[in-house]
Amino acid sequence: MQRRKFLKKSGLTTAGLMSASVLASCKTENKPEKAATPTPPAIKPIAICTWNFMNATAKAWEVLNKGGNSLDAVEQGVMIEEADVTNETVGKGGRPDRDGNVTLDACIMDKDGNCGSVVYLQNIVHPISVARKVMEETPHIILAGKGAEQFAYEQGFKKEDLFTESTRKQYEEWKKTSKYETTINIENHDTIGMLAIDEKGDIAGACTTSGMAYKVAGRVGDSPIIGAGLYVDNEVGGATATGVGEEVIRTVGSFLIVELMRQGKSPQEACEEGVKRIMKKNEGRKDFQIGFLAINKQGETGGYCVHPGFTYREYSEKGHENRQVESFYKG
Ligand code: SD4
Repeated sequence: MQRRKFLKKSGLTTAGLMSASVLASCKTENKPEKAATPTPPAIKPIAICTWNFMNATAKAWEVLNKGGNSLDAVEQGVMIEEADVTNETVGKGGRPDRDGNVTLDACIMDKDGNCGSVVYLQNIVHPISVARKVMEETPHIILAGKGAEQFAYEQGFKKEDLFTESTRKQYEEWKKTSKYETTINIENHDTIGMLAIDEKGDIAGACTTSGMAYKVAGRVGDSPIIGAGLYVDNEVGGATATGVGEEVIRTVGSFLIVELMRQGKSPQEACEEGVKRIMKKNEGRKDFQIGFLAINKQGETGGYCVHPGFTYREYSEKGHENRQVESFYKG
């Protein structure tokens, strides 16, 4: 009854309704075509790393350029530095702790938030690959010391003396004074943190180091700590750190930077804020170096440091770029 009344009132009958719907469908057919949703710009692969590691980014780029994924790119990229005995803060040829042990820290993180890490690992040239095995072959995230080493052998890694003639000589020299102090930049800041985006737009990161030279035996820095030395969130971007690890751990630096990017900051702004947070906790102190490096989902990059001298290396379709981080903390 109500319905009939309404139809009458509105002047619509069932037939009228039908013809209205036919009309509507005709209208739809004649409608100009909806503007196609704009296709997002093609994703451009890119690899970046702390310091001036040209060969490492070139390797990562080689993987990306062949259509490889970002996880393989960062692993293979940082392996170049781990094997390079002239880099005395990463892998083979890394400087020892004060007791003469060469101990390595590394971590890796993929697009799905999976991560693996090794701390205080001895006698293995490629801690990054052991970290990846921890991620992929165990239900754990971090393996330490002897357990990590044992696991590496089980996975087929070979035992190797990580000392070189040069680092042994330096250590013998160091023992004469046994002085442990942090010195800006020359404090062996050659830790490699690498971030990459592949052609699918997926981000991965890796970080590897022998840590601070002549550290107290057993010391672990920020580099293998997820969120401190490295963090990746595939929705947002990634960040990595180099420098005095204790300060990076105190602010969970890389996680902080990724979260700042999530809130809308550019990679550059996020790195600047990260350094400022550290300096706020260290008023009056400037006797240490920290360098942060970040990339966002769009492939924009940024870096910032406490003191001048921090560089980062970028490799994309544009080729190699070396950015000296001119903007450093002045506060
Ligand atoms: C650490 N962050 O073990 C590392 C050291 C470093 O370049 O970055 N060296 O604290």
